[in-house]
Amino acid sequence: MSPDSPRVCFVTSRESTGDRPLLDVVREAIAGGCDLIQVREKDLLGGPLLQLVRSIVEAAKPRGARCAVVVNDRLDVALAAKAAGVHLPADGLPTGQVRRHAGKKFLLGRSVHSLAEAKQAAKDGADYLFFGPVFATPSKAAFGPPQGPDLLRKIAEAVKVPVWAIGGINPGTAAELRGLPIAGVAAISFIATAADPAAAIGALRAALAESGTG
Ligand code: TZP
Repeated sequence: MSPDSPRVCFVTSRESTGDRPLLDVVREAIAGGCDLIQVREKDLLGGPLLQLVRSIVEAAKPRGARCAVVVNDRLDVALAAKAAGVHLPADGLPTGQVRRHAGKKFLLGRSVHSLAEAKQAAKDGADYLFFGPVFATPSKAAFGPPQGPDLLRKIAEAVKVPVWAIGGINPGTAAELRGLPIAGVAAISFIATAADPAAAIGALRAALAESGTG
C-alpha cells in the first residue's frame, strides 16, 4: 500500500494535553491537515464519550473524507455520533461481525500485534490496520515492547489493506520509516503534547516524505 502522500493520524488522549481542552488540540490537528482522528478515551462512559465524539465529528466536517473520525472500540458510540467508523482493539469485537452489522461504507480499523493477526484482520474485512508499538512509546508500558520497523515492513508487504505505524512516533522515528509501504503514522504523545499540534502534524508528514516515501 503506497499512498500518494504519507498520512498522519492523531490518536487522542485527553490526559496528555496538559491544561488545554482536548477539543482545542483536535481542532489544531485538523487545521494542520491531520488525515485521521481516532478518539481513544477508554475511561469515558458512553454519554460523555458520545458528546466528545460528536464535537470532534463536527469539527472535522469541513474537511470531509480528508479527515475521518473513528472511535476506539465503541461501535455503539461511533454509530450514534455518525463517525466515519470504529477502530477495534486487537481483543475487541470480531471484525467480520462488525462489518456485517455496520455495512460496507463504515470505516473499520483494527490494531494488530503480529503477522498472523494482520492476515486474519485483512481477511475478515478490516479497511486498515494499526501495527505497533513500532518504537518504544512514551505512553503506557502496557503497549508492550517495541516491534521494530522490520516487522512493520513484513506486515505491510503481506497484506493488501493499508497499515499504519503506531508507538513512539515523532519526526525522528518517522524518518526511519521512509520508503516503507505504509499508509502513514499515528501518534498520541507527539501531537497531544506539542505546543503547536498543527506544526507537529506537518513535521511528521515532512519526516516521512523528505526523500519521497513509498
Ligand atoms: N497502540 C500501540 S502503541 C500505542 C497504542 C495506542 C500508544 C502510542 O502512543 P505514543 O505516545 O504515540 O507512543
